[in-house]
Amino acid sequence: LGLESDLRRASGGNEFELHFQPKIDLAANRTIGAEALIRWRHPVRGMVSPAEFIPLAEETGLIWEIGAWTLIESCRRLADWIRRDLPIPSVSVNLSPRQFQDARLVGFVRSVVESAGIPADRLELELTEGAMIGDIEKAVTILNGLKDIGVRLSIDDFGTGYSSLAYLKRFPIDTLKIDRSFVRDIVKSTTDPAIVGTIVNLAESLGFDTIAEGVETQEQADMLRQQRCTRIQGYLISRPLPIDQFETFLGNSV
Ligand code: G
Ligand code: G
Ligand code: MN
Ligand code: NA
Repeated sequence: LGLESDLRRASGGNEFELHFQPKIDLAANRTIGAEALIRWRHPVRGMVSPAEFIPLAEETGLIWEIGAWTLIESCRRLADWIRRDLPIPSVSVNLSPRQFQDARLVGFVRSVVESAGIPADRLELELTEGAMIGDIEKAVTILNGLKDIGVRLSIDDFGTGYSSLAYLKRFPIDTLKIDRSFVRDIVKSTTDPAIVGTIVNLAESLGFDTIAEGVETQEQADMLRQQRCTRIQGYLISRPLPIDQFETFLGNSV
């Protein structure tokens, strides 16, 4: 309960900050975007992981306020980078299931993008398959609403959820983010290279891009490349970085 009331207090935004993790394309050798990841600097506990407080925020409904802060702050930051001409094509923001199903979502995203004055296609929203189970018709309607704004959509942790192929072909999404569980053992596994290759083929057939998450070693990157997945994110390239360090990363990448 202590954490919950602290989270309630923090939800205005004062104790939160965003870190950004680069996504790169190995083939083109360039940064294609960055994922915004929230961090909570608790005055007493120090850094609290989102793995701990996002589930709590979902349960208590505080996720709406926290998600609003993350989206506004990410778009503001992107607007600033665009104004300063930094080489960052897009920023992605995670949406949890409850945010995705909130009736206010589409209108809110539209107003945040407009207020920030960013081109909508430079914002990406990352959704998990779990957000879209249940009422598929409703999910497709929301996805179409988001797509009408012009934002890009990706499925996070792809391969761990419940997307059937019948659903997937109806989703107006841009990218499948291959879950890090398939990357972790890809060098030694007898099955995981084939799984990754199958996801890449599937994505190509459906007109989606792919990116692999959790890439930590050069060997993993090489294996992914063999499976024609050239977009990667992970500690091999960089940890999620505070703003100033992320800007340094961008400065060094041009
Ligand atoms: O960055 P880290 O690995 O600690 O993140 C842990 C989990 O928290 C991940 O599943 C990530 O998607 C989630 N997460 C991080 N930032 C946000 C956010 O701003 N909104 C939501 N909904 N989830 C986030
Ligand atoms: O659930 P989601 O994919 O949004 O989680 C993203 C989180 O994964 C990031 O917040 C980050 O802390 C974590 N992460 C990023 N790169 C790596 C990596 O190379 N290895 C591991 N184990 N975790 C990573
Ligand atoms: Mn994510
Ligand atoms: Na993920």
